[in-house]
Order: sequence, then structure tokens, then C-alpha cells
Amino acid sequence: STAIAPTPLAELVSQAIEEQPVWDMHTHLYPPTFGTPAGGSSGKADPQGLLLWGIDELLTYHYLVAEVYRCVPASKLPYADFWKMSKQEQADHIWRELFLERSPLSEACRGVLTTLEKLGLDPSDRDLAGYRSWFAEQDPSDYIDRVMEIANVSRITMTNAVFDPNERQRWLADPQVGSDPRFAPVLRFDNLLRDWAGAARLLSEWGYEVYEEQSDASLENARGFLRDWLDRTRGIYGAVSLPPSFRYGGADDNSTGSVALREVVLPVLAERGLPFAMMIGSQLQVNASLRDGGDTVGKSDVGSVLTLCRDFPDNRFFCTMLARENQHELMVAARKFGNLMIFGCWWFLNNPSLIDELTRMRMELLGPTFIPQHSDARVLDQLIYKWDHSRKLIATVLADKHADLAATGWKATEDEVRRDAKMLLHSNFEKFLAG
Ligand code: RAT
Ligand code: ZN
Repeated sequence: STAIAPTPLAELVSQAIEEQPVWDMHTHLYPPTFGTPAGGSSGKADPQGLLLWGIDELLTYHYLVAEVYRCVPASKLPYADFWKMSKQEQADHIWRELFLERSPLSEACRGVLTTLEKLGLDPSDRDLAGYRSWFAEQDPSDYIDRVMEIANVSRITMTNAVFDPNERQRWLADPQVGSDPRFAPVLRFDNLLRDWAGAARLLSEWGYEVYEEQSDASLENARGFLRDWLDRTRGIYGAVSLPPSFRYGGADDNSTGSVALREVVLPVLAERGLPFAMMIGSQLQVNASLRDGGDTVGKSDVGSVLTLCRDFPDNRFFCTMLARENQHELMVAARKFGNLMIFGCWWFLNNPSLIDELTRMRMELLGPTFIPQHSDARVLDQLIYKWDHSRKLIATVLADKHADLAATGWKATEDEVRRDAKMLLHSNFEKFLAG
């Protein structure tokens, strides 16, 4: 069959989206200063290091660990045995089961192949040993540049988890650990809202007089903790992930999480002029044996987001939700409040069919005033596939919408199309940060 030539408009849109560098607003990536378990050609391997990259990390991504347990169940391969295996043995197992024994049809599997292909390796070789030796020759810091160039990512936003002991130690040991200009820090503090009592115990160990009882002094000292860590990390926003059961019931809501939000988190971020990112809908560890792959999705409460946006007009909120069922309601919420910026197709929504659906619906309800995607990459190289796949989908939607406008006689200029692409991939985020 003869291919139909793409219209010049669709071509223009896809070129604008391809060529626009993206500021990735949420990842779990780090610069080499945080250490890397795979030393590469520099040979400086740090087993507890936080920068993950290379083929074995790509294959052992927690999305794929969950998928491989559908092929070889725990009755055949006990979880403890899997976790005892070396990273390379785990990767071998996943490669065999998900790529060789059956076709790698899932989005997370396909992503590994897109990544190899864009790096100049040939997925049809199916040569895991060959891929490994290619990666072993890379220098981590140069490789970051290379990946950013291929993915056309201009800045990578980190997730700096202040309650993670490993990461915390690295900030305390080296105040410059986070100052690689390719990366932007973000202060992440789930425990303050998800587990006040536990967070208070840790804070008091760390020298802040914060107790389970949320007295005025406790709350002031918790604010001090947050201020200190914003100073230390120079985080560009504050962030948490919240369970489906998260509720904010207004000024009279005295649950410990709501008090911490109202009295600690929001005032400190407002005083610093920083936005607050809420990722809502992850129910943790329904199958803890899968570790990072063991969380699931649950429907959340958009009403709480509305209450926050209304009651805290001096705060700016980024929000993404994990359940497909919440998406339309969240988009409508964004029509009501300019201090709400919705972003990304998070985790289980990061599939082509759902990215297409969400992006279309968002554009119809919000025009170009949202952030269509973040990568959530945990492995550096994933930037390549996450942005390649998403860019194509975003371009298709944007081209369709411009075609609808063209049908009215409205003629967008090339500059206008490039401006739209820039808003979606870069400046909506940048401007919302600036306030
Ligand atoms: O998408 C993921 O990789 C999840 O494991 C989480 O990291 C989630 O994105 C989060 O930031 O909590
Ligand atoms: Zn994440």
C-alpha cells in the first residue's frame, strides 16, 4: 500500500516537538557526585550509589521486575531468591523471560529496545553480552551528556528524598553534591504527611525538637527542619507522593497529615515562593516482596485538591494523579484554579493509549496550559525512550488540534507552532516555578 504523505502542518508540529528541548520536571536521576554502582570506563563503582544507568539497570527496572513475576511466579522463583541474585543474573532472567521466551510487547519492554536503538545498538542482535561490553566502555558523566543530547532534555529534575538515609548522608557529607548544572534539586518529604509520628521521631534524632504532639513548638521546629533542607538542597519545589486515601478537609481538619500540611509545608513553601507537587494515588506495598514494583493504584479525592487550591491562594500546586478515573475531574479542577498546574502521565498511565487519551482531553479542556509529561526515569538511559515515545504522541495530538483550527480558516504560523511546543515541554513548568 502507498503511504499517504503527511500534511505540511503535521510535519511542522512534529518537527517543533522533536526540536524543542524539554525540562524534565520529575525523575529519580542523579549526577555522578551521588555515586554510581556501575563505574563504567571511569571504574569508580559505588555499590550504594544513586545514579543508575546501563543495560542491567534498564532490565531490572521495577516495572520489569513486576512483569517478570507474571511469567515465572513466586511459587517457581521465590522472591528472596530473586533478590539474592546479582544484578546481572536478575537482568539475564528478565531478558530471557520477557524478551526471548515471549515478545517484549509491554511499554516498559519496548522502552528498552527503543533506548538501545537510539544509542546506536542493534536490538535485532539480541546480544546481551555485546550490549554489556558497550555500556562498560562509557564514562558516566560524558554518558549523561550523550543521553541528554539524544533525548533532547535540557535539564533533569531530581527527587531528593530527605528521609532516605543513604541520600541524606550524601548531602551532609558534601554540600556541593547537588550542584551539577544539568540537574535541578527537589526536596521530597513524604514522611511528614504520610507518617507524622515516624517523621517526628527522626527529626528529634536529627536535633529538631519535634514530637508526636503537634504543639506550636513542634510545628515551628518542623518548619525549621524544612527551611534548613531547602537551604541545603536549594530545591526548586517541594514534593510528596500521597495515598489514594489522602484527604484535606479544610481549616478544621486536624489529622496529623493535614496539620503538617497546613502549618508546616504550605507556609514554608509560600514564604520561599516555591510550588508544592502532589502525586496522589499510590497505594504502597500491596506486594512488598516486589519492593519498588509492589505499589498499586487507587482512586483519589480531587475535592481535597480543590480545597487546597482555594484555601491557599498564596501557594502554587503541581498535581498528578495515578488513577485514570481521576483524570477528567482533575482537569476540571485546573480550570477553576490558576494556582493548580497538572502534569505528567504517571507510572501506570505512562502507556501510549493513555498518554494519547489524557493529552487530548487536557488540550481540549485547558489549551496549552498544562505539562503533558515527565519521565519518572529511574535509570538515566530511560530518558531516551520515555521522551521519544511521549514526544510522538504529544505531536500527534497537537497536530490534530491544529488541523481542527486550520479547518476554520485559522492559519497558525511556524513561530506560533514552535511557541506551543515550547510551552508544553519547557516554559509552562519554568513560568509556574517563577510564580
Ligand atoms: O514511577 C515510579 O518509578 C514510582 O516508583 C515512584 O517513584 C513514583 O514515581 C514516585 O515518585 O513516588
Ligand atoms: Zn517518581
